[in-house]
Amino acid sequence: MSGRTRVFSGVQPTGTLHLGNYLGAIKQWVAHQDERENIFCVVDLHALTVPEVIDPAVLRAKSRETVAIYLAAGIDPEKSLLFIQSHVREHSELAWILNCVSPLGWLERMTQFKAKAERRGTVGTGLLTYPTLMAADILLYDTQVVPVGEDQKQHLEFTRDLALRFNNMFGDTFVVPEVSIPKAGARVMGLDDATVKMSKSIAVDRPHHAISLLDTPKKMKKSIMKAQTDSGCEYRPDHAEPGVRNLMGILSAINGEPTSSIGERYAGQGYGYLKKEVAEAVVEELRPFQEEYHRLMSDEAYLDRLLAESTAKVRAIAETTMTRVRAAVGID
Ligand code: AQP
Repeated sequence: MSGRTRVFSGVQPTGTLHLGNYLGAIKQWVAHQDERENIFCVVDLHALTVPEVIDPAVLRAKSRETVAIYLAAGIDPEKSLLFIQSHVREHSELAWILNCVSPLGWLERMTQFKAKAERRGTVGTGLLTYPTLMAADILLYDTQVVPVGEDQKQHLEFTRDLALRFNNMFGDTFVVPEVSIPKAGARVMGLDDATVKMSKSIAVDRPHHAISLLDTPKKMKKSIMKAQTDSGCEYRPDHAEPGVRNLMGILSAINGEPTSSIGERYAGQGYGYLKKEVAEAVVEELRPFQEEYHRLMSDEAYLDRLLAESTAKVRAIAETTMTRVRAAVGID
């Protein structure tokens, strides 16, 4: 290790990434990129946990698209390693070993599993054991800090508990990671329903639920202007409902202004003014990102070269960890 804090994080290529993924995760990866040792992953094995929505060709394309999204958002390949999870086989091997030491009750308690299982009815075992694969992703790289949105906090606590349990059972093997959640943008809610978090899977059949990072400026503005606020016509700081707080949180995560100050500026004004400012801020934030994304997607050879180089480097780290893990459990 270089002496700098090592971070690992990733996003599932289950659709086109949205503003929540960007503000909750990727923007903070970029913000701390210079001072840390960074490993960022496109977690395509996680995408298989909802096989009914998987089209193999689409998954392949979305994985690549997500790599270009990371780069366009500011991930610098000179400072960060980035790769596709399934290209490093050790993730699956470690996930199996961790499955064997994960108490079933711990997994059944996960709120994301319960929520997704409720929404879908029948679910595969992979959805239940998703957190052990996530733990494998993190522990494989001796990760010290994991920057994620708030929804992943419970999975990170699970990872920490599992690392400690494994270390207790088999001797010191894993680094126990810390979670890092941003102050603003940690939980971006749905624009059409601010009681649920903005989600790729919900956005599939609800066009104004999320802002996709690749939406046209016109579509972004339309979704924000239609966003749920509250029953009154003007903003009252003592009576802010979730939809209004969500819009202010988005603005704050983009321009750094505290939500209390945004609230003071809009006190007594109609919601249209706030929405207009949020829409403009989002469009301007994503304009340079989109230009770079389209440029990158037209340079296939560059993406292939970069992925090959990065993957070789992360594979070397993963192999070292697995040698240690196999020895610890007696399968070396
Ligand atoms: N709404 C959100 N607000 C802030 N952060 C968010 N993240 C996701 N949604 C929000 C953060 O993005 C990273 C990657 O998440 P993911 O796509 O791998 O998984 P997810 O949390 O399950 O995201 P979705 O959009 O809800 O995906 P689907 O619908 O496919 O399950 C994580 O750091 C997460 O915290």
